[in-house]
Formats: sequence, structure tokens, C-alpha cells
Amino acid sequence: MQDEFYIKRCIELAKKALGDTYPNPLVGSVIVHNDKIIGEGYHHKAGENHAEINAINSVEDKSLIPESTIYVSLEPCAHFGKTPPCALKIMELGFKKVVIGAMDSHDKVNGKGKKIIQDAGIEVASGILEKECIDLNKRFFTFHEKKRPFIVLKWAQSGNGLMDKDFKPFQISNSLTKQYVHELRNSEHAILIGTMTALRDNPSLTTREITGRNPTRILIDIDLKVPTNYNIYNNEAETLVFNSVKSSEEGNIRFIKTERENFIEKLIKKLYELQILSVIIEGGSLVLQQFIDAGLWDETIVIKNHELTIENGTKAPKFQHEPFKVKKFRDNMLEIHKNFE
Ligand code: AOF
Ligand code: ZN
Repeated sequence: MQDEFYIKRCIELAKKALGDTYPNPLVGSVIVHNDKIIGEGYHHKAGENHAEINAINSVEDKSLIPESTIYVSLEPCAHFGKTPPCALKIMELGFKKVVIGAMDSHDKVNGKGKKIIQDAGIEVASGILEKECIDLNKRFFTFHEKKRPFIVLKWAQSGNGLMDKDFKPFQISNSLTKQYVHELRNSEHAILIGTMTALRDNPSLTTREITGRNPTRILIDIDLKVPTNYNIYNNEAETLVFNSVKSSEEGNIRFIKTERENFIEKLIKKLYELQILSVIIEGGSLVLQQFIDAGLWDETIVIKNHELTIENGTKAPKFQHEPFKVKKFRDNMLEIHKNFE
């Protein structure tokens, strides 16, 4: 029970950096001496200290460390990456015990961190609140295990489940919903739309309703029909344009030439190569349908009508009839469906 309590705190700390750590995972760590927390830390940003190191640095009286337990939501790393291995640091400092939430499936770690610590004679417990710790890093784990980004499909629909016949979007009327959508965007590494949505809505796909980073923008525009003075081409974030015409880099914009055949699969493969851990697909219907047909999705988020106004029309695109399993209802406004359990 004590262990679960402290791992819960690790998760809470880790979540503070949601959206900021890509391509790294969210990790939190707590150091406990005689049932008292004497240090806490989390991973803020790729390239910066890992959670364990921030927790260690926050301990005022370092002489307590050999009598302390370090809790960490993800297995301590075993490799020299952007920073030295945390498992070695834990070993050198001689912690009494290490408690791990989930093991790290990243090729470079994968049990090696735990082994280093155990071989040094330090007691290790792992798998504490494992499910919650895996869920915390569903994007990171999906990326390393499935060798592709975690894919979220998002759309709006009215109460009777129908969408506008011209595939026009529902106008989001409520500013809270808008903020929520921006938070969703901020949580994901990238956001993707197709030509039709870019032309019709001219979105800038940024997170201007909240303070946060902007996700990488991805545009599918096979014949490069979207004019470069459209908002998606502005300087507010970087943009990847998947097309069949050219490959080039122009400032913040990267054009990626891709063959038409199996376009979606090729795009996803490229995102894996570019180390994009997650992507939220914001339409339109044709693009969403292509991802569903290819079986390439992990979660769907549906915004219901009472938080939205419908512009016109009532024809349902096919993807609305997919037998999604409903897992969660949130505020009677969003349904979240999961494909990864
Ligand atoms: C983190 N933060 O708190 C922990 C991580 O490139 P590096 O050196 O930052 O290493 C990143 C890898 O380290 C990451 O993919 C994961 O496997 C492991 N653990 N990473 O970013 C942390 N504990
Ligand atoms: Zn580390």
C-alpha cells in the first residue's frame, strides 16, 4: 500500500510535463526516508535530467540516501543517451531499495536498468501500479512496441450520431470545449489533417487557448492544393507536408514526397523514423476513414453535439458505424474509445 501511494505520487509528478518531453517518456520519482518524502522530481524535457536525478538533486541531506527508498514510475535507464545512466547513479549512491512502476520496453533499457541495480545488491521491487504506469506512457510504449506512433482519432458528432453531409465540421461554440481541444493537441506530439479540412477551415492547428507547446503539424496534401499563405504554413509551429510532388525543406516546413500506393502506411512509417511518438488526427472524414480501414488507431475521441453547434447536413460517414467499444464517458461530452487494451 505504501509503495502504491508513492508510485501514485510519481505518476502525478510525471504528468506535470505532459506534452513537453517528446520523444522521451513521462517519468516521476520520489525519495522516501522513514516514511517521509525527502526528495521529488520529474523529467521535464528531452535532453534534460531524468526524473531520478531531479529527485536526487532535491534531497537536502544526502547522508540519508543509503537509508532511503527511491520510487520511479519507469525502470531507471541503463544507457548513455543524452544523459548518463540513472541505474549507475542509484548504484553509486547506494540506495537501500528501489521501487519501479513499469519496466521500460525501450530497446536500450528493457530490464538492463533493473539488473544493474539488483547486481549491486540493492533490493528491487517492480510492477507497482504497473497498469497506471503503462497508461501514463501509452504513447511511448506504443511507439517502441508497435514501431509506430500512438494514433488518436478525433471528431465531432451530433446526438443522433450523424455528421454533416458535406463533411463540414461542427463549429465548436463553447470556449471550454475549445480549450479542451487545445489541451488535447498539446498532449500529443503531432496533429494531422487532410487537404479538404485545410482548405475549408484554414486552421492554424496551434494551442493558442492555453499556454503550451504547439504540436508538430502534419498535412496530407497529395497534389499540393493548399496555398502556402494558409494558416497551416505560418511560423507558429513546424509542419510536415506529405505529398506526391516534392521533397524539400523550407524554413519550418518540410515537404515529404510519398508514393500514392499505401500512402497512410508509408506516412506512419515515416513518422516512426522521425521519432514522432503520437499523432491526433483531426479529420476530415475521408482521412479518418483511411486510418480506420488500415487498422491504424489506438484511441478515438468524439465530441458530442450539446457542446457544439452544427452547421448543416445530416449524412453519416461510414466510420461512425465502426463497432467501437465505449470505455469512458467524460462530462457527458466526450467519449473515449480505446483500441490498445
Ligand atoms: C527520460 N526520463 O526520467 C527516464 C527515462 O536520451 P536520454 O538519455 O534522455 O534517454 C531517454 C531514454 O531513457 C528513454 O527513452 C527511456 O527509455 C529512458 N528513461 N527517460 O526521458 C526519465 N527515466
Ligand atoms: Zn535515466
